[in-house]
Amino acid sequence: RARFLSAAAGNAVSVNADRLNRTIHETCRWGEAHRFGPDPTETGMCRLALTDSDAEARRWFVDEMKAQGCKVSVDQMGNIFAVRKGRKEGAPTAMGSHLDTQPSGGRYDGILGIISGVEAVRTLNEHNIETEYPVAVVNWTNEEGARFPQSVVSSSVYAGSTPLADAWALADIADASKTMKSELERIGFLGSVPCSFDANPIAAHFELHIEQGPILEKAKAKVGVVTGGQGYRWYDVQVSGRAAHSGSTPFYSRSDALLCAARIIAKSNEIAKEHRALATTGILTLEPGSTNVIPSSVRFTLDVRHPDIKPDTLDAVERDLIDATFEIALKESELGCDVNWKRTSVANAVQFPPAGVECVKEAGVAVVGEKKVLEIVSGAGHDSCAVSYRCPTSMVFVPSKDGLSHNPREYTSPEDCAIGAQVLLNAVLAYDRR
Ligand code: HGY
Ligand code: MN
Ligand code: MN
Ligand code: MN
Repeated sequence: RARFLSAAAGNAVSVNADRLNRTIHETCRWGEAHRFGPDPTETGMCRLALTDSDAEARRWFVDEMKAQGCKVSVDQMGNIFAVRKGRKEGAPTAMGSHLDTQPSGGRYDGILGIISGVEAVRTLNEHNIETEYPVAVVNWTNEEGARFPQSVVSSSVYAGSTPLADAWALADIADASKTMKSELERIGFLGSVPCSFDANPIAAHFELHIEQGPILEKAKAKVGVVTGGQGYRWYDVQVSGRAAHSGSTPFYSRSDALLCAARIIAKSNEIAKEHRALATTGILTLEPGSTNVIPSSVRFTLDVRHPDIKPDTLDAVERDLIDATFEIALKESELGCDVNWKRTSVANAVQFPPAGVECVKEAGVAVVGEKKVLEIVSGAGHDSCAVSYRCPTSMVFVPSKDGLSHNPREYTSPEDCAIGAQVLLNAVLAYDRR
């Protein structure tokens, strides 16, 4: 009882900072890429969802959690639940995040949240702390949406906002013959547990994540208490023109798909600024791709975001974007171009329920003091945003150096990683005793 009470005092037992940081970098050996310096940790990551490197990291995670005495299960979307028993039966308090990375990702986005969950279980075990209810570490499949183009897709299936069949059918953007289902099967992570909150509930969801922006660093804060996440919509835009000779085709008789696309992209930036939104084109491909041929077709993506909880603002941005697009396409030249828009990913802005936020705030203040804690709305989407519709949820942010992420050089100091892991553990224990 004494041990249990000490944990409940709010200053939980201390995580092992060295072990945490060692494990973060050890697990980066699967998918390590983009070396930018002589130090072994000066590389980024490319561990795309359901690739062999993701499979190796998953197998390590399952083995490590079993070795820590957890019961491990895998659901239909390959989400991995590692559950540590509590004194009582019941839905576990979850520490979730993701092992998959961007193609030119870093060593902390997603990975930090998973490894901190592992460290929390290791710490509870070595101090024989018995929590009231079970706790779990959860790896959500394909948070990034880089290979299979829908982000936070598996936590969305779990929360009931994306149909399982649609997620299974998502095809690899580089090879349409590979779907999420076929790749889950290939790497042996097509689980039988239903991917649904109702069938496999969690009591609450806490996620430690790097901020991926400049706010904490600028405010000299050490812990971000995440109160919600902005909404975003992803689009696939197809512009069709006509291939023609670059030397013998006067401007008036061109249907230049790339010039049209470039004008739409530039206009999307202007429209976003008018709405205090963000718009980004991250992928652009064109055909036929020859110096002296006017491009006949261009495909590009748009990622549009806004912090307003009501989706009206994103509706207004979308309306203005589409109106502007058709005007540009018509005016492009006498021949004009054809444009086709498709929404590929939608996540509404979310506000996290107070129960989870209070636990993170209490935990953050206990570790770094009131002055170093800052409430923040996440600019990036996260699995927490998806599951927050189903259970009390919050996130712990730690600073990103220069606000940089989705870049091999993303960096969070070992001290800040340890602070984040400590706050995560404290928040879970604070929730456990509510
Ligand atoms: O797109 C996002 O915000 C997340 O990193 N998947
Ligand atoms: Mn992430
Ligand atoms: Mn990311
Ligand atoms: Mn995310």
